[in-house]
Amino acid sequence: MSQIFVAILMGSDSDYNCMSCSKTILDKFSIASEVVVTSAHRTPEETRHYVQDAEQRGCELFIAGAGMAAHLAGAVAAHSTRPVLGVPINNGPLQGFDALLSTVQMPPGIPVGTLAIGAAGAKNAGYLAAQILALKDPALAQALKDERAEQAAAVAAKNVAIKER
Ligand code: RP5
Repeated sequence: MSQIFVAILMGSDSDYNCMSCSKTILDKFSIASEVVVTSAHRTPEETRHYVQDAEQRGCELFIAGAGMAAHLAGAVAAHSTRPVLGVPINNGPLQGFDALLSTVQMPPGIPVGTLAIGAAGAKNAGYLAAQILALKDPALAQALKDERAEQAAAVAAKNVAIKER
């Protein structure tokens, strides 16, 4: 059986700084991933081929980030019934609002789970991917719970520290 993985797609290498945040989270939980530059508009056939091939090789879900008229996540969703998480990227004159609307406004029946604009969204795409995979992986589910406890402890420590300023 092929190893499961998450595909992280981006429309351009100029999206990498943002989308690498998804990979950082997946790496943290030891989730295998592939990083791919492919464009809904510039390389539509390659995008379709990658999605279909990735499914055959064990891709469980897709994270797709793009800027401007960001149709990459939707194009991936058009070719797959695996979950697709979309990250709108601030890579144009409208500060990502264009990408947000392009990613989120999918027609009924072809969903894209759309995250926040930019790095925060890319990080949460990684976390949400982990949470989806954890449905079938108790060790991963426990690792996510442990990380939540660490976050809570960090907030508590900041609450103590701020009183000492
Ligand atoms: C989108 O256009 C890409 O996702 C990127 O955010 C934006 C600009 O691409 P480049 O001109 O930097 O390649 O398709």
